[in-house]
This record gives sequence, structure tokens and C-alpha cells, in this order.
Amino acid sequence: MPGSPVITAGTHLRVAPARSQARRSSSNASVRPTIGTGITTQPYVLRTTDTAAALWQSCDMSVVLRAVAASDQGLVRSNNEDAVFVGDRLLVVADGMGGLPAGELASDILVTALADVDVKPDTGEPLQDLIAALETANKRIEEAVADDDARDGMGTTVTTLMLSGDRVAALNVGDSRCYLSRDGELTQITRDDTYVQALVDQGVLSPDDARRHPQRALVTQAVQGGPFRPAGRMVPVRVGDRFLLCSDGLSDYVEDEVIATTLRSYADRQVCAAELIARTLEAGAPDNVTVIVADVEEQ
Ligand SMILES: [Mn+2]
Repeated sequence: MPGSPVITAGTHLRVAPARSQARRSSSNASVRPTIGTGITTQPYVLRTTDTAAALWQSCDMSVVLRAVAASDQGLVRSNNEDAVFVGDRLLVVADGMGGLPAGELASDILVTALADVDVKPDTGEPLQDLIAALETANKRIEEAVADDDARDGMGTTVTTLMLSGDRVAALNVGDSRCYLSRDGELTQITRDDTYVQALVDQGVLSPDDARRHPQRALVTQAVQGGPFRPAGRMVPVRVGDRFLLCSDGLSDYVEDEVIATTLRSYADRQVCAAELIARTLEAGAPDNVTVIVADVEEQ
């Protein structure tokens, strides 16, 4: 789908290009026009729930999440292994790994399993509900690997946020992140499952050095059919809070300070999401990049 960014209204967004058109290496990177034209020749997908009919709400809730997702294949990769879901109260970004086409399958399985939680009533125990869905996804990935040797090693990261009353549950496995922008301050509310984060925690490495470490991409766990321990937390929300979920295709190449400024500078979520993608492309976009920009608003 060359041309302008595509806006869809479906519930499940598959960000990958048509699989029959999978290309090798960066052969087509040069056809992307200069940033700022607003036109991309590679798949670029935006999804919005900004229509009045799609206000996100659930019974007894005083606040809602309104969100936009955007994803781009980047300038180097031949396919997009990220997957994204934006539901009534659930947001998910997954970054598949395992090569073509296994990585796409893994992130797709995960997002599909988590999406089931979105249509169920709020139990008030969102972390448990999300973990149960992750276990289902993990089992399905294990089965998919058993079905085909070519899928050996496939897996996916996940970062997910779910509104429950006036709190959100944030949960992650791997290095996809969730940030909160509140009162102009940016806070990373997930903790990467990476080798360099472990070194930072041990005081061996400074966060700044971690960014430049040659092994910064090494994740210490993922959802890939084996055991994993998701890290979850509950965050009370306020009207005006803005959340960002992203794959490492953004956070590895765009400084937190730039992310913070971008989140502050563009009130319009769709513009903000597109600007985050634009900053990534300016940084060379070696990886697939996916973002969800979500605002806490009055119902
Ligand atoms: Mn990635």
C-alpha cells in the first residue's frame, strides 16, 4: 500500500507488508522520500480511535484511554515483525524475533491472545488477567514451534497497558517499553529485560553507557514457549496523563529527551505518533518501529 499513511478502524492491526512482497535487505530503502513530505512508500499504518463512536469506556469508569498506534518497517528491515493492538481499554506492542516469517507469527499470536482480554469484563485484577493471556500465548507459540523446525527460536517481546477503574496495569517481557508523560516529566514505567539493564541494576554500567553498549539488544527473556517472568505494576492515572508504548525500534535510536519533548509538543495523538516515527526515520530506523500514544481523558 504505497502512498499516504493508512488509517484503519479495525481492531487488530497487522503492520507487516503483504508477505508475498517480502524483500531482502535494504534494497528498497532508497525509494523512501525525504522525511517531512508526509508520504512514505513503505507500509506505514496509523490507527485511531478518535471518533466519537469509538470512545473507550467501560462501566463505572470515570476516565478513558484514547489512543493512536503507528508502525513503520524502518529503513533497513525487509519485513515488519512488530505487532500492535489498540482495544477498548487494552494496548499492546509486541516485537517478534526469529527471522522471516517466524517473528511475525510470534508477535501475531501474542497480540491475538492478549486481545481476548479486552472484550472481557474488568475483573479488577488486570495483572492476573494479562498474565493468564500471556501464558496462553506462550503455549500457542510453543505449539507453533513444535509444528515447524524453521520456527525454532521464534518469540516475541510484549509491553501492554490495561485500564482498570482509575488505574492501569503495565506489564512487559523483553525490551519493548511503556513510558508515562505526566506534568511534563517522562518516566519509563517498564524495566527492560536486557543484559545491559541487568548491568545497570548491578551498578556496573551507567544508563548512558547502556545505550551505546554493543550488546544492548540482548534480551534476557521473551515469550517464546519457555518459562518467563513478566514484570507488572499498577499505576494510578490522572486526566492529562499520556502513555507511550513502543518497540525498541524507537527507544534504541531516539533519545528519551527527544521522546519527552515530542510527547509534550503535539497534543494531537495522531500527529504525535507520526512525529515519533519521523524522529526514528531521521535516526536511520535500523529496526521496525511501533508506537502507541494514549491519553487519559474524562469519560
Ligand atoms: Mn525491535
